[in-house]
Amino acid sequence: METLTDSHSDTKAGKRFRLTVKSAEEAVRVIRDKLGENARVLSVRQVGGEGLKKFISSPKLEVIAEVPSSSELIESDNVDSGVSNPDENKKDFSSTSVPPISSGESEVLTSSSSETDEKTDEDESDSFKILAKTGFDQQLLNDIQSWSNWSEINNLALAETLKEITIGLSDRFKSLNASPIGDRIALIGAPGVGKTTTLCKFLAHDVFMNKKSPNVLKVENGIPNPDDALRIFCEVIGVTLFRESGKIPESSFDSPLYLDFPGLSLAHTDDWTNARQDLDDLNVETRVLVLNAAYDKQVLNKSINFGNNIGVTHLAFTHFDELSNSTKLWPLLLRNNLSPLCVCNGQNVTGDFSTSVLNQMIAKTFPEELYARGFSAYRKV
Ligand SMILES: Nc1nc2c(ncn2[C@@H]2O[C@H](COP(=O)(O)OP(=O)(O)OP(=O)(O)O)[C@@H](O)[C@H]2O)c(=O)[nH]1
Ligand SMILES: [Mg+2]
Repeated sequence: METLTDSHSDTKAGKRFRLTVKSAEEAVRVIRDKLGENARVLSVRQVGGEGLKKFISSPKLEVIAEVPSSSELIESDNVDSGVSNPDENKKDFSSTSVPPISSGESEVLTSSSSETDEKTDEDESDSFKILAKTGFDQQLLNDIQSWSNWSEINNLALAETLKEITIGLSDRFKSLNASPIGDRIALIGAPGVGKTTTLCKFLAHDVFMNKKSPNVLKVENGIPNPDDALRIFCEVIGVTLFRESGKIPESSFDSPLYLDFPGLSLAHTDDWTNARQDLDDLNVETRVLVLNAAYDKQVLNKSINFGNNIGVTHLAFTHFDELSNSTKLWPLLLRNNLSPLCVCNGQNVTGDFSTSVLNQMIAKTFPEELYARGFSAYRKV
């Protein structure tokens, strides 16, 4: 097979060339430089490594291009449109329907671009492509690209990129507002998100770990709030459950009051307005918005908007166990400046609960295989 190095397309007229590139943009540049303006793309195929390598290495494109013969050029004025217009090229490169020509009919076109040769699988764009491919939240990637040190992260190997992202996220997390936890704590949120379960987890934590004597007020607020499970749990751990706000005892650091609210519908603003009134009347300062982390981002954002309107101070994530990764939660946390309070990892009311939100978030930020990839890259250094 022939390797082309000059840029005169006249000796190549009527021939086909195979080239392997990393992107459609690179293909356009190489074809234009090496084959001239008249060359046209015949087929594009994505190629990559085997097994895990295919998963973590950036895909490459194998492009078959043809320089039309001079007679074809005379026949058609449009013959060069396939490479001279970048927009047209994008269309061509996305096509995989044209079968590749046999190797006997083609010549190999090697790109002499040193930029291409120097690029590795761990370069910036690849790191970000890998993250996007492994399910990393796009909004978070966009946010990271707006960081002031983005241009540095931009040029790092994958292992370094992961490290820098971890540091950047941790720093931002640590700068979030840390509202104090008062002695009246309400668990608020949409129906069925895990408010009562989270409340029970706090009760168990307070009773068994902190040796406190909490009380519970069940709020009905015009919305039914069945309390069978809560009543039984309170009985088991020796906590008093109140149903009328007029009868609650004084609350204190050692004897906090937890308020179990009914589900507030995202379709009924009134539910939230009434809840705000109750919270104000009862002097509840610690207002924990409970979010089912497995819900769609739009629903979570809607809850946060409603929550902000009623003065929520903290966030609790439930159903964290059902998440494949935590990346969609980062923008919610970092953009809203509510204090992250806890993460719930299951239905067990005396376990599956952590107040180390940063650790939980980081542990679920990158897929394990990327960590493995990162460490092996470190070993190579
Ligand atoms: N997998 C998983 N399930 C959970 C978690 N937290 C709560 N659940 C389950 O989610 C369901 C609803 O939990 P509840 O605590 O009753 O939710 P709620 O928000 O109080 O519901 P309403 O009071 O009806 O609005 C129950 O089956 C819980 O066991 C969690 O972190 N992970
Ligand atoms: Mg409940």
